[in-house]
Amino acid sequence: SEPAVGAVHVPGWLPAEKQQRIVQACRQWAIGPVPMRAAVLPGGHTMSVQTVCLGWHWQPYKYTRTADDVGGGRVAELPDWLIELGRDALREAYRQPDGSYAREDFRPENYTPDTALINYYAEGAHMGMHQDKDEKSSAPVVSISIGDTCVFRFGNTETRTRPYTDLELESGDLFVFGGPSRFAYHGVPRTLAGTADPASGLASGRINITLRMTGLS
Ligand code: MD5
Ligand code: FE
Repeated sequence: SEPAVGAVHVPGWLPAEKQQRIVQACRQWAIGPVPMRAAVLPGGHTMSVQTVCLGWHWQPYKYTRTADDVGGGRVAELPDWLIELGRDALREAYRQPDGSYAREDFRPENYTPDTALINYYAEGAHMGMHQDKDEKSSAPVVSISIGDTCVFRFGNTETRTRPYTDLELESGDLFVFGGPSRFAYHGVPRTLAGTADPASGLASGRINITLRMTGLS
């Protein structure tokens, strides 16, 4: 479904076997070279979500080559299979019946994500309303959910408050945010503990992977 222009939700996009392979990869990424951590915001608050990054290291609110807030190492490379997964996602979300795309930055061949943020929501974790604007590119963000179902709050580009729409994201769901929705406010008010299908390979909690183009070099 397309809850806003450029925002496409594809429930059940990833089959269980692919979810399992991604969960296995996440278990490795979480331990290094830069370990998964809860980022500390400039005001001193520690996020409840834990994050590990590939390609570029994200910290509030910038991308760096080295993880100077977590030991100073260099994050793991973004593997080619994740870049291909991102292109598959754009094809699924944006390819029109005649094979065309509404925008140049919706075309899979123009999409080369250079960072992935892997978020882990343990039971009780949440993410407040925010915009993703640390990237110097307006290319779409590809979001993949695995494990517990969450409530995803999809807002507007002007304010972090209403109007917004709450929808549930389940394990295997794809969501692509491009065009006018790329800079909308959004958040995850809660996850629904105990809803993870063991067939995803994740017994508890929620993983969200976002693929992005930073526009940096
Ligand atoms: C998550 N992660 O479920 C979400 C999925 C983050 C974050 O928000 O910043 O790590 S990304 C959802 C997203 C990205 C770009 C635009 C919009 C949503 N949007 O317009 O709603 O852990
Ligand atoms: Fe975000």
